[in-house]
Amino acid sequence: MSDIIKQQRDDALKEIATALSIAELEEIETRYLGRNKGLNELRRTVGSLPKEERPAFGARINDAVAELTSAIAVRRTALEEAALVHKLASEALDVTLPGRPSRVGRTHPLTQTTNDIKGVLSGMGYEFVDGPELEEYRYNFGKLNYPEDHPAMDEQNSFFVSDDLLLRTQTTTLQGRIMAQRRPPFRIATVGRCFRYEAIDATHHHTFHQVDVFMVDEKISMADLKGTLGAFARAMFGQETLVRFRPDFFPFVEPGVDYSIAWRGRWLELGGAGLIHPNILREHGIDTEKYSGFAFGLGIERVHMLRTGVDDLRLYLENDLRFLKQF
Ligand code: FA5
Repeated sequence: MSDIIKQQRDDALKEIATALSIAELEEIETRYLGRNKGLNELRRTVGSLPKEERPAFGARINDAVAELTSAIAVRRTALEEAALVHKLASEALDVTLPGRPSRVGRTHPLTQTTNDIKGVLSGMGYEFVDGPELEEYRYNFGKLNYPEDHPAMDEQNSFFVSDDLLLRTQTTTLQGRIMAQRRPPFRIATVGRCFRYEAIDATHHHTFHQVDVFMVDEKISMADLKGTLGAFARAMFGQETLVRFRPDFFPFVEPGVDYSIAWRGRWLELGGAGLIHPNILREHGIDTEKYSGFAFGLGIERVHMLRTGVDDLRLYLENDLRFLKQF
């Protein structure tokens, strides 16, 4: 009978010694030492033995159980240590490897251009003020002297959110907001996103950026406008840059012009400008006998395109790093 005990003990010790994982070890433990299993199953046969053999049989089983229990504990510790060593090795830091360079961000080309523009105009005494992109109809059109039937006010050309609100089509909208709050003299500039319901092509987008500049003071004339635009253009494009005016119409200026710069041997149109229409000054209670003002606006994409030769303005909104990394 006792050979059965020895047989089980020997088998179990062999399996314990070669168990490769904690899970395997636990399975062996259940098989040999579990309730009503293995040695415990044998223990239940004690009743079938002659009385005088029972104590010795029970004692041998107890010894085998104790031996296996301690063998399992030893093997468990060994497996746990091996797992830890493996984990540490796999997480080890090789301090001799060369470091991975972290990717450094940069400002978007339009932000770079905006910063240049802000630097130049701030240096000329202009205060930068932000206006809302979601603008009231009256500031986008009415307060800018648009006649009732002007095509820009049509839903076909602008993104209306409600009857009273639309995505601003130009940064010139800030004029009304400033004049409602301040008395001249003032010099204000603003930059930001504008939106028009356009067919998109290489020079037109539904979303683009403008800068608008305006000032109101005593005795402001077209000469001040041209002098300011000339200084601005030379600071942005170089000392040789010339500015040319040609008559143009915008409801909010009188007279109105478009202006071009001579640059690298060509005349390039930059934006619109003029003297602020007296109707606008009057609307805000500004004495037009005493005060006059000028305003000009231009597209920021256009400035960057002229300076760098980029020929498709859609690239500015696509966020393709291959494009952005060049600037
Ligand atoms: C205006 O928006 C006037 N507010 C400019 C102005 C300001 C005139 C102050 C007089 C006094 P215009 O629609 O031409 O004008 O736009 C000005 C510039 O914005 C254009 O020269 C162009 O560079 C840019 N622009 C206009 N529409 C788009 C568009 N869909 N996509 C990209 N750029 C545009």
